[in-house]
Amino acid sequence: MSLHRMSLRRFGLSILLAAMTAATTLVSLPAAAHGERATEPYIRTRTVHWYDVTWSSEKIGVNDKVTVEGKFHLFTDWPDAASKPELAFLSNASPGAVMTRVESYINDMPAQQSVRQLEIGRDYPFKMVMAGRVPGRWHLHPVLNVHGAGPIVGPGHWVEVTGSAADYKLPVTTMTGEVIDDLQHYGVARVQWWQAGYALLAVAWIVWWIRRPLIVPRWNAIRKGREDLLITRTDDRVAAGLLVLVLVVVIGGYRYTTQKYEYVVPLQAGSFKTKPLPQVPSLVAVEMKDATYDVPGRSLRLDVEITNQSESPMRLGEFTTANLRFLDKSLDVAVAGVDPSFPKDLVAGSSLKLSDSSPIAPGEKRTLRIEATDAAWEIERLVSFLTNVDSRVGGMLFFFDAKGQRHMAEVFGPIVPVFTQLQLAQSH
Ligand SMILES: [Cu+2]
Repeated sequence: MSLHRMSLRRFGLSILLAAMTAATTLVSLPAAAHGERATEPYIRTRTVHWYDVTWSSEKIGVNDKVTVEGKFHLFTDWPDAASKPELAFLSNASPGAVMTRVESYINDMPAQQSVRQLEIGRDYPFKMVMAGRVPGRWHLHPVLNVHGAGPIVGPGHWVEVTGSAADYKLPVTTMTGEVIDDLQHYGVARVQWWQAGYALLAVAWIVWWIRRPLIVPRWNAIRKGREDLLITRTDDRVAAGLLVLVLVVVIGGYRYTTQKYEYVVPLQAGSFKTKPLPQVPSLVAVEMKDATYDVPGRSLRLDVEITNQSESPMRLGEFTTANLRFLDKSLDVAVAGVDPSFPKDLVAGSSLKLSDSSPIAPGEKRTLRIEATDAAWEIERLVSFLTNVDSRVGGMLFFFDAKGQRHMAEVFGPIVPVFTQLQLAQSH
């Protein structure tokens, strides 16, 4: 009786579980759950800093193109726990093959292959051209896959692909002038025939052996000194026949291919090297004196010593890290630096707070307190840097001179969490 009730309960539970699984697969979850926030903050704040990233369009039809371009800076305070960018590949982060990457460049060099020996501390421009393939609303990011460190994702923007997936075409003209209407299906059937053929041979070979008594009878035969019973003359003939057949198929297949396709290019497996952007002399020297993260206040506070080594007064206009941008909204040139296509959710709502926002005179050395406050620290799951083995933080500071020219400087150092408001609450 109780057993019966238990199985009923178990039945109910499994129905519930099945319903939950169906619900999570059918109901599309908010796109926040697509992974870019899962990367450890020490990677996101101290490796690749993406900036000036633009999206040419936020709505394209199937087959239409959208260009994502910008620059990335490789951070000097690269964490020990992540491999250096000795081998990297520029790609896009989007949910599956919903768009086709038809072109990609690093520093104007085609980047279909991996790039070697990127230089830490330097900047590289990049560009990707994507074609719409599957209709839907997709979050599109640039990403640099660093060998040993993993994918380091840039800012993401929603791009809507409209139309019908059936209209998708990827036409290509080969070197010999042959026009292929749709590369996504080209040659697939032939590959499948080859795979099926070899699978058939393999299965036949296995069946040939396993149709006979197997392990124990054969072991008994060996024990009785009758190995001669195990492999017959027919087995030898079949094995020789199979060997000849495979050789004929391989050699014949090769000859057929080279005759039908006179010019074949092997899959390109090399890598390339490119120069970084020219190094600009650093006109603003930045040294981090202290950094705290106010946990309840969701505020990053940096005490930074800034030396203006230029001839022009400088103002700090932006602090950016992990694709988040904190702007001094009283500085027009800093606000104008945000491209209209840049995702709004990555620009902090509140202004960057400076202890002294007056221009720093040429030659002046000033210690500034910079406060970057936003719920985005939590939303973007950046506060787990508090539990990292090296509690360090990094970011880029954008200064603007009197002419509105931008000067970038890195800022990095150890960080300590504080619980100011909590302590206040306890003292009451
Ligand atoms: Cu995304």
